[in-house]
Amino acid sequence: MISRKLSEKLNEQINKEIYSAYLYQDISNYYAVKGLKGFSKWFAIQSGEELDHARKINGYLLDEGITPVLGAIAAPDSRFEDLKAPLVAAYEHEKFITSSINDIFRAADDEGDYRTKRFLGWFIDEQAEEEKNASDLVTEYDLFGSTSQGLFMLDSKLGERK
Ligand code: OFO
Repeated sequence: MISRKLSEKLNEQINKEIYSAYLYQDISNYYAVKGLKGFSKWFAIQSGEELDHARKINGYLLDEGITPVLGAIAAPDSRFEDLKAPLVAAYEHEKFITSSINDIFRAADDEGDYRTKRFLGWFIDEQAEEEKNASDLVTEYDLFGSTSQGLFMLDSKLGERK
């Protein structure tokens, strides 16, 4: 049985994952309005993945006999000053999510809750991938984003995401 402390942390993580979905949908909207369809698609897909993460944790709690408690989702603050700003915001957000997952893992470790640690292993791997993707986007934007041709190529590439 998961402790109260851990189940509260997992509930909070559901909220953070749904907020991630919100944030990325907001970024997707920002790029859509700017006419960058590839960037917009990439973040829309990412938004969907974040909802899957939330559902995964929700399902874990249910499997453990705990009723998830869903809290209010904050509105993202979407006033981005330029095309690069959302990419930096996404990278910073992924680092925040990684630290949050690590915090839950640490608590599970302290309690000797091996099942929750095992469950969180998937998220730890996923965060490594997502941080890398987010950081690569910033790097690629710095390399290619300053010319319209480079931006066009980057947008085309991001639009290939399935
Ligand atoms: Fe849920 O992985 Fe990103 O935030």
